[in-house]
Amino acid sequence: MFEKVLIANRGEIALRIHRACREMGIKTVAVHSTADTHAMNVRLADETVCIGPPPARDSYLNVAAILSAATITGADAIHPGLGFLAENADFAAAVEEHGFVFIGPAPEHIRLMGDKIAAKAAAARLGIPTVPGSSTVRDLAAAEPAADAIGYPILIKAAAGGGGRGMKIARSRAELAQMLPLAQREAEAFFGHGEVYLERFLERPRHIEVQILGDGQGGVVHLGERDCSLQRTHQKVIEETPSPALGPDERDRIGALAVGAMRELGYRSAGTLEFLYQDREFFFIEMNTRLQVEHPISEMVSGVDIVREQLRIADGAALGYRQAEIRLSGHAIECRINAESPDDFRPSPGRVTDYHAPGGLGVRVDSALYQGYVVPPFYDSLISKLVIHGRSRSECLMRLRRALEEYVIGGIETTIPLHQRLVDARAFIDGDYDIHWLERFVGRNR
Ligand code: MV4
Repeated sequence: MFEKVLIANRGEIALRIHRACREMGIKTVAVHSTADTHAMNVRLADETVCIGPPPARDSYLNVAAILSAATITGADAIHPGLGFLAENADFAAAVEEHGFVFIGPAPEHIRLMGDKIAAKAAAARLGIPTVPGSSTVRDLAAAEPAADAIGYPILIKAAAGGGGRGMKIARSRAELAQMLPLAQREAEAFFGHGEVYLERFLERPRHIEVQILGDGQGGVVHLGERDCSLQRTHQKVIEETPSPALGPDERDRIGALAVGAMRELGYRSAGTLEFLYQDREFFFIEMNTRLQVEHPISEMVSGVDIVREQLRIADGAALGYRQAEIRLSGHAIECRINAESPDDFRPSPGRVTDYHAPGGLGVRVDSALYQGYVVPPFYDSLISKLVIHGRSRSECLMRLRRALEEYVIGGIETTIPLHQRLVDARAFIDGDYDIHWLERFVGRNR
């Protein structure tokens, strides 16, 4: 097993990875910007290296600085975490070229899934249902017949996209003519590649994703699905497993589809296949070749430490589990708590003057906050994930309500009050929501 792992990330996910390393007797190297010198993951690491000033492009995206830090400290492997360079195939390849182990998928799988059209084509080849759609459409002359074949309403998506950026809806030929150039320009601006493709727009789907673990030696398991429909502006707010919308047979079906495809691909490490689910049909939309923010709810119901498995797999071990040994039990819900105003979501960085995390049976808090910590304004506003496990969904809701009341984060504004409103909302309590419900709920309650 590795002697020393460099964690090329910050905040709660860096601390989460540090925890798995420490439990396995692996030394940790924390890299940090000058804004994160006093962060908890830096305080707990065995070694620390300052890799630059606060802007991500000069620090957490600074490949040369990160590789130099790994060289200086003699790290054996690098864990990219999520965001930043986690799905950058060139970074993964550079890590390996410099003699370090990249704790994640093979660079070619990162690259494949980063191209949303190629990812869909691979999924279709691997027997996974995808949204009816087209390949790249260069201009209106190509887009119009493609749209007619798919049927309106149409969603125009960036091939290099993902996360919802640059998507445009067209409900008629006239709107297609208007939206196509807009989408191409935004794709060019956001992702540096203007290629776009078309899909049938699903009006009221749920967002269901399947957690996969593969060892790259034929072993692949799934850890159930996560319902990530409760989002606003493509930022997830609450995630839960199992999805209130799926029955056991649908769960097994989508799990088996995902596992079969990943086995065929020879996938290594943690990965998540994203689906839209509408009228009892699943449609693959994209795959995330990294650990995800919401991975803890899958850990809570399966008992599998996903980061530990990533480390073991990266070190060449076979998966520690066969599918038959995976028992998904109970229900888990994650509330993402941001340093933002709960009313208008304006960022609220600053010093945390008071801090008390909730506890008790089935309560997990993944956060790097502490009393006196200064939340910097330079990075995304996620400061804590309140993860609740219970034997049933109703037990989770009761426990979540109690834990939210108990959680004290003083000195800055947080979205805890939003979660307290959500946990009492009839549609949420009934599990009766789609990807648009939360934006309506927040808009209505503004
Ligand atoms: C879709 C869709 C509906 N129809 N594709 C959003 C980001 C990326 N994961 C893909 N996403 C979607 N793709 C088709 N054909 C709905 C989403 C979607 C979404 C769209 C608009 C507003 C919020 C959304 C939240 C999750 C998914």
